[in-house]
Amino acid sequence: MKYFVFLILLLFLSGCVFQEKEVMHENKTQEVGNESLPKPIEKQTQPDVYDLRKVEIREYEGNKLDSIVDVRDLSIKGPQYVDIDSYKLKITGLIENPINLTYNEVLSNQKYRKVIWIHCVTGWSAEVLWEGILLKELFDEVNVKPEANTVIFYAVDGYTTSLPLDYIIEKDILLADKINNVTIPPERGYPFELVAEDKLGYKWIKWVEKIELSDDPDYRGYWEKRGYSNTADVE
Ligand SMILES: Nc1nc2c(c(=O)[nH]1)N[C@H]1C(S)=C(S)[C@@H](COP(=O)(O)O)O[C@H]1N2
Ligand SMILES: [Mo]
Repeated sequence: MKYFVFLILLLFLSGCVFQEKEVMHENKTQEVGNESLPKPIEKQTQPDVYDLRKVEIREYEGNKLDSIVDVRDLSIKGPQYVDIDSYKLKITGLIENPINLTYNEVLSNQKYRKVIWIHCVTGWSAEVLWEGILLKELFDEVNVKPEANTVIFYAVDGYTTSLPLDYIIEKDILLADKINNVTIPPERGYPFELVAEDKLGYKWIKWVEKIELSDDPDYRGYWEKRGYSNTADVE
């Protein structure tokens, strides 16, 4: 019965989606795992996503995990290949000490793990193990100004999204560098993907390169600007 209600909700959601001028994922990208998917070669800095099936873990503390390969890539411009040597994570906006961190500097923070579902509005979901750092611990280092209430994220492909600062602090939101115990591949968001638990997939920004503390709760990211809910709660 619950499943049925969920299905109806999905039908309803997709109905809304197709009324939008710009339809999410209308440029159909193939699923990762589909053999006909062209494999990028030149810029590849990470192991091929298919090989990850051999090294990823599929069970964690009694939970069966979905494969990384089951998580679809339907991003606005396709996979991004970030050069990690020149990569910097910029933290900016309403803070006392703006900083640019290298990949290793970000990862020098305490690591945490969570098994969490990601749900996309287009109807697929996956439950995997996420590992990364706590954003609130990163924020402790930069002294957030009291008027900040919103966090805006920017990615290498021009994608943006935002979330309330309180949500990020109270829910212990992770910035992940690993899925199922392996480094996130370029197709999934290397070097970092936001684990926006309890929020729809379009809040899970990948290839994150800038985080801005803001006082604009009405900021609208890429899909939010195109009519998707800014709260994006998973019902
Ligand atoms: N930079 C960037 N992040 C993005 C997107 C995108 O197009 N660009 N798509 C979002 C959407 S709509 C979904 S459902 C999730 C999918 O994340 P996954 O590849 O880890 O499953 O990524 C989100 N993050
Ligand atoms: Mo999505």
